[in-house]
Amino acid sequence: MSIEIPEGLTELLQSFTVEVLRNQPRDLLEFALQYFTQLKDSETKEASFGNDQNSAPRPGKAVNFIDEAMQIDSENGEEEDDDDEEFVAPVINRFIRRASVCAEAFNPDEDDDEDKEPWVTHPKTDEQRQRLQEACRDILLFKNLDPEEMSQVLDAIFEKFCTEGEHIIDQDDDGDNFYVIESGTYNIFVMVDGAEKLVGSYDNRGSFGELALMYNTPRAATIIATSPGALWCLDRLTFRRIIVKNNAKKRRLYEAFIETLPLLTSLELSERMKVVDVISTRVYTDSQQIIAQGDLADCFYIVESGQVRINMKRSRTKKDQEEEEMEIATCSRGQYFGELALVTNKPRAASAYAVGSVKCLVMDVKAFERLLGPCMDIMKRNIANYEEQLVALFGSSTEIEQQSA
Ligand code: 1OR
Ligand code: 1OR
Repeated sequence: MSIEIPEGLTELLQSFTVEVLRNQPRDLLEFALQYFTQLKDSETKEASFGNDQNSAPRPGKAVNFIDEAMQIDSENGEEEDDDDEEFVAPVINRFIRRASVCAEAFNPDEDDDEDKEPWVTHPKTDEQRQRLQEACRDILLFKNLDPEEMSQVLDAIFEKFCTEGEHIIDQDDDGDNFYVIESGTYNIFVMVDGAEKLVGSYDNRGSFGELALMYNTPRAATIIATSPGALWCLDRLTFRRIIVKNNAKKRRLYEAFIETLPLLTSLELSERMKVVDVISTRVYTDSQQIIAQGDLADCFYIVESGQVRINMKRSRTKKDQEEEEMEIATCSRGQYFGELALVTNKPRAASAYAVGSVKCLVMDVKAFERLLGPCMDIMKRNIANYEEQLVALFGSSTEIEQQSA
């Protein structure tokens, strides 16, 4: 007796198997139920659009599902929002693990659980909300969020007051919250050869605690309040749902560009991807000031498009009160600026203005210090060039010499 294999069975089971392997569901039966229900729903929907070809029995559709899954794989595990695909199986949106945007440890099961949790909301007074918005204004990780995502973040954040000496984070603990500083000073310690080493501090601004949540790793540093203070806390679940998902999008957008940057050649691929995770983009209109000479510095820029003019003010003579602003350089796509003040820990040495419309990638000072150490040689060589130029232009390099001292 010969057994006839129904048309489409192999593809159907194959695509289901692919999804099971990709998602590793704990409850296989529940997953199967959702998978086939949604597959059927899509089929019914397509049929109701009157597309004969698509409402035909399944083989072709099942193969499409595999294609979609493969595409997701090749896109670092993020959902593909490619409108060209005629069949976007909804089951992918439901079950896809919020794939790690990084090669580091990631627990897919946990993410299935995350999807089932309700959204976190902490009611706030108008006054609190206003302070919160102010504190979040310069947080780069929030910059690329759309208004709905931003309001989900603001809803979920809650306030915490801390006392001097309080440990906000202990190195090696699991990550619970991401913190935005409302007020207070905080020291950063890292264990080096068994001893706690002070590696930096925060002074009434900035944020910390993103690494453990982004990469599912233990806390990389200890953070201790050195004054009474207030923090805004964003829970792990909301952080992962919104920020980590957004990072996957960013990777898709910036992976190729980041690979072309000469500055970052000393970084490993995984480190370059971490750069993408912490960058934000900012756009400027013609003539808009990006950096003001003399200001305190808190970030670093890479030009993505357009041109940036660098101007420097200098008195013509020591006694001269009037300062003249001279154009000293222009940066275009792929070039960086704003590193000098971060490397020398001094105010901005020059001003920067947009020429036409400009888009820059921006990285905050802590990420710059943490991630761009290996690129320091290239930056220092360039800073040495500034000094030569300064001598050629003004006849003395005192300003930069003082800065790099
Ligand atoms: P987390 O979730 O790992 C500790 O918890 C937080 O300290 C970490 O996220 C960062 O937000 C913050 N290395 C590692 N983490 C740092 C560092 C840092 N600075 C701040 N954090 N380094 C200091 C760079 C200024 C590198 C030290 C070798
Ligand atoms: P920053 O953080 O001090 C202004 O903010 C930025 O302008 C600075 O970092 C550099 O990235 C950028 N001298 C000083 N800063 C310069 C120069 C420069 N060129 C670009 N920047 N010189 C020009 C050399 C072609 C020498 C001074 C005349």
